Amino acid sequence: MDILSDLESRGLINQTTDLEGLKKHLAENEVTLYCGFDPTADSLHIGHLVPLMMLRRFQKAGHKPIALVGGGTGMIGDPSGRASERSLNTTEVVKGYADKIASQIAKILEVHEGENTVLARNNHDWLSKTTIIDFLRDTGKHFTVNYMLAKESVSARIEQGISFTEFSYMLLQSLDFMKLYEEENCTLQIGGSDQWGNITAGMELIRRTRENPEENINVFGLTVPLITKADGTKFGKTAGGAIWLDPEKTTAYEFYQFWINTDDRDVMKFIRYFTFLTEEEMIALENEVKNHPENRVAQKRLAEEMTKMVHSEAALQQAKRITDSLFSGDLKGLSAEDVRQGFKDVPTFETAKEEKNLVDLLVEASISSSKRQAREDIQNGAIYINGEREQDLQYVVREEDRLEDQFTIIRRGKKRYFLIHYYG
Ligand code: 629
Repeated sequence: MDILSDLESRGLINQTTDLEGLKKHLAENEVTLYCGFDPTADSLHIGHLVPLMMLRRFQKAGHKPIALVGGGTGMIGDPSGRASERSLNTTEVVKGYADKIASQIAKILEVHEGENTVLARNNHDWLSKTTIIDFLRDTGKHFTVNYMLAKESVSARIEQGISFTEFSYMLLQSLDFMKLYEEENCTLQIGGSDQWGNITAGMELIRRTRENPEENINVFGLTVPLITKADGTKFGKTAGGAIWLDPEKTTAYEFYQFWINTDDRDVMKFIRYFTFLTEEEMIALENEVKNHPENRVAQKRLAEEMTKMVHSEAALQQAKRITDSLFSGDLKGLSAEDVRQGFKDVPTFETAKEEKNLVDLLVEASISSSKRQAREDIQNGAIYINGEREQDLQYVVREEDRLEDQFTIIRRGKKRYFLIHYYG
């Protein structure tokens, strides 16, 4: 199957300029394409994965992807898809974000044998060297303010107000496309649906600046769809905020759980968007969802593929181990690192490494509201230490109850967890 048909069948194409022309272009050439990522945070999140993996899909099909980090554009701020003006970050902050994002991109688009390597570019390299006079003469002159005002990213902000800075953003992204066209023969820019205006502005600039009227200008744009969920809530957000690719911000266990929790109505769509599984594999999973939804085979496969790709095989095994322990309630085999990941948002009580009567500990750690309540909880069988029920009122919590000498996990009732963390 050709790349565009594969993308179409996965539902990955929102819009293209000249679909038939693009098909032909891709069939006849090893095409250089690019997608840009602005350093507006210290990590990418799962919303960036579809376009990022899109580059990888083209790479697998024999084309040449460029991943561009917007070290320059990140200093300006894209108004696309945003209801209000961004606040600017300092040069140092943007630089720090850019480095982090570049290494996340490199991890996902690592070098694959027999495939074209992915070029990494940073538009700070050229945008920072363009003078204001050259910019206004060589780029600005090719656009009317009328054309720019008609772009959704600008028109949507007219009532609110938009700074000249953000208004100008599309010209910088256009300049990038032209630069990559001239230097790398890059003829296709991809992005999310919010990027359509910026991408087509770039195509416009390329056309208007060709000096040789005979030159055959084959440039194209393609956008991927916005990801929607069956329940109407926003994709990629949980109560705890965005799902980041950085394990310091979203642990591999949380990341794995995010995918495991996918609704049956969404899971096949996400598998089409986010994995490289073949049509046959996907049909098999689809049948599983239909016939045995309770087994959640598709959710497990999705979570495995994603965790492996973004984190690692080892991180996936750890996430599964934590999941299994929490499910079975057998917590004794957890390492301190497992506990840190699996119980990240659980109330934690810090204490010294000394033996302590369970009743006292329950009160001190605010697990039970009073000694009387603590005794009642223990007698009722509501208290579990590392997954094991403890009904002895005289029980003393000691060294053997510390996982790797660092944590004791206390459960009260069905699923209220608390951590005791020992210092020293
Ligand atoms: C210079 C900068 C370019 C080309 C693109 C860019 C970045 C672009 C942008 N993209 C979003 C971002 O950086 O703002 N102006 O967070 C984001 N993108 C991926 C997808 C997107 C888009 O990185 O295109 O639609 C999210 O899925 O919002 O020369």
